[in-house]
This record gives sequence, C-alpha cells and structure tokens, in this order.
Amino acid sequence: MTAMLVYHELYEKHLINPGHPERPERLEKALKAIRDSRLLERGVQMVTPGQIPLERVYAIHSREYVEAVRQSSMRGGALFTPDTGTNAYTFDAAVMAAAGGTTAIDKILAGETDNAYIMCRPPGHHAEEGRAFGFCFFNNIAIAAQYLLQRHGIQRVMIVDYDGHHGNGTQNSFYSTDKVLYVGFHQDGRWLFPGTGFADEIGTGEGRGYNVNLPMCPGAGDDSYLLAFSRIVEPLAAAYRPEFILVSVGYDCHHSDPLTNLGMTLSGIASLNGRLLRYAEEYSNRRIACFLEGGYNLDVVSAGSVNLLEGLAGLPITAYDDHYKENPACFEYTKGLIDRVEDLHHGLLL
Ligand code: Q9C
Ligand code: ZN
Repeated sequence: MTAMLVYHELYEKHLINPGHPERPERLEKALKAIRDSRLLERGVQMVTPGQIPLERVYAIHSREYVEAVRQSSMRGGALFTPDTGTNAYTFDAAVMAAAGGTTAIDKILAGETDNAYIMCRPPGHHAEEGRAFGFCFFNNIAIAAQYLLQRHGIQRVMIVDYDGHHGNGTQNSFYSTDKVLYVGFHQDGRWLFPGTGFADEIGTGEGRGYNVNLPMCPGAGDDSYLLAFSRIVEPLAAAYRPEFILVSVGYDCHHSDPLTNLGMTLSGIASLNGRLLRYAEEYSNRRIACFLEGGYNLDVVSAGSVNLLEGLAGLPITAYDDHYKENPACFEYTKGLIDRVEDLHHGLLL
C-alpha cells in the first residue's frame, strides 16, 4: 500500500495562546517522530498542499464567517470563543488545512497514492457553517466530503470520527443527506464538550439513518470500541458500500489525554485504523483519508501518528507499551449502548 503524509509549515504557525493545549508542538513533535522512524524513507510520501480557491471553503462555511476569520487574522488575531482564537497566521493555516484534504483527495483519486494522513492544524470537526468552536475554524473533513460529492461526483462518503469529542460540525453539515454517512465515537455529551452526539441523533429527511452516534461512557477502552466496530461500523460499511472513507482521527480518545476521560490505548487505536483500512480495502477501492483533529498528550499524538502512517503504508506497527484496563461495568454499559444503537437504526442501514 502507498501512503501519503500531507503537511504544511503553516500548520505550526497558528497559535491560540501560549499554554493552550491545541499547540504547534503537537505537530512539531509528531513530525520529528515520523522523521526519526524513517517512514519517509520507507514508502511514505510527504506532500505539501498548494493554494485552493476559497469556493471550496464556501461549500461548507458562509462567506461572512470566512471573511470574519480572515479579518481577525489581518488584524493580528481575535477570540471567537473563550478558548478558540486566531493569530496573524490562522486564516492562512486554516485554508491550508482545508487544502490538505482536497489535495489528498485529488491525489488518491488520480492513483498517486492509496491513502493519506492530513496532519494539520487547526483541527476542524467542531467548526460550524458560521462559527468557530472547540479550537476549530474550518471543517476540513466536511470540506473534503463536500468536495468529493461536488467535484468528483462521488455518491457515498463514510466519515468515521473517533476523536474523544463529538464532531458536531461534521454531523450538522450532512444531517439531512444520505450521501454522507457520519459515524461518531466520543465521550458521552453529558460529561464532555460539546454536549451533543447522543444516540438518538440519527439524521433527518433523506439523511435519516445516515448519522450514527456512539456516546461512550467515561473510561471506555479498546474492548468497547472494538466491539462497537464489529457490531456497528462493520455492518454499516457493508450496507452502505462507501466509495470513499474519511476519518477524523483524535488522539484524545487515549486514556492519558488531559482533556477527556476515555480509555483507548495506542495499540487499540492502531486496531481501529486496521479495521478502517480493511473496510477501505473491501468497499472503497482502498480510498481512505485520515484527518488529524484533537489529542493533547504530545507523546500520544507522536506515537499515534507514527502508528497511523505505518498502518496506511502496510508496514509493521511499532509497539508502544501503554496499558489500560477498562472497568467491566463500562464494557457492560457499552453492550447496552450498542443494542440501543442497533434498535434506533433497525430498518435503516442496520
Ligand atoms: N468549558 C478538539 O479536540 N473544551 N477540540 C471546552 C469549555 C473544548 C476540543 C471547555 C475542547 C475542544 C478538536
Ligand atoms: Zn477532541
């Protein structure tokens, strides 16, 4: 398999404020780990995206909002929410993050690579049509999905989002269409930002059944996620037969993340990636693009990024010895949640 790393120096120039968890060092450290692992000499091709027309951003976001982000950077920076702000580089970085996704798609569809990891910042999955939210400005994965539909005539895109937080912006972008199937794993919104992503949010109109949420209990780990993949994600992929798979990767599902309370390990995350690659192999002609969203333990973002590229390139996965045993009561809760999601989606895609 051929893998591509999409990266741009601008991704490290955006800064919300010194000390903010969504910081440039996340990528700086991950890129160093990728170089040290010699992945770039072992088949991973690194690519820098070029400029894109702003129309691709307007496919998801209002012109007024895009202009507000641009103006804020032109003036040196501004806060959009108490924890989501710009500096002078944010607008260019955010457009380049979106460009990373559409560049990856063009290259995958041209057969230049099987798959890609867009290691970008700012992240995107919380960004809404007209507002910045949760450290996100432009919704990179939503822009990519819309680009697949509008520019490449793709009819079915499956988005799997395993960031620890619910991808509210992505869900809302495609809530009433069956052309994009959103499947979100996240810590239950009763106990974590952004407070949405409940199981009964199943989509509306044509999109009914094409939005699937798995709000996991705090402490949910590898066993819970892998069972949910077997019982929900795999059957969804088999029923939907996506032409392209997009993944919102968030290392804040890891047990040591400072912002969340989930329980994944690095090997568990690598297993999820392995499953997604198999679905891509089976249904989407190997076409899969992974977008970095959150993850605030720098060592986990680094090791996880190395593992992701190893998986995408078909190389052996470096083992990192992080351990976490989820509470049996949590696993029982997950079984009940899976039953409930099956019921809610029965007669739709499941
Ligand atoms: N009291 C991503 O992982 N926390 N964003 C807000 C408000 C926001 C996380 C806390 C966490 C956003 C991309
Ligand atoms: Zn997150």
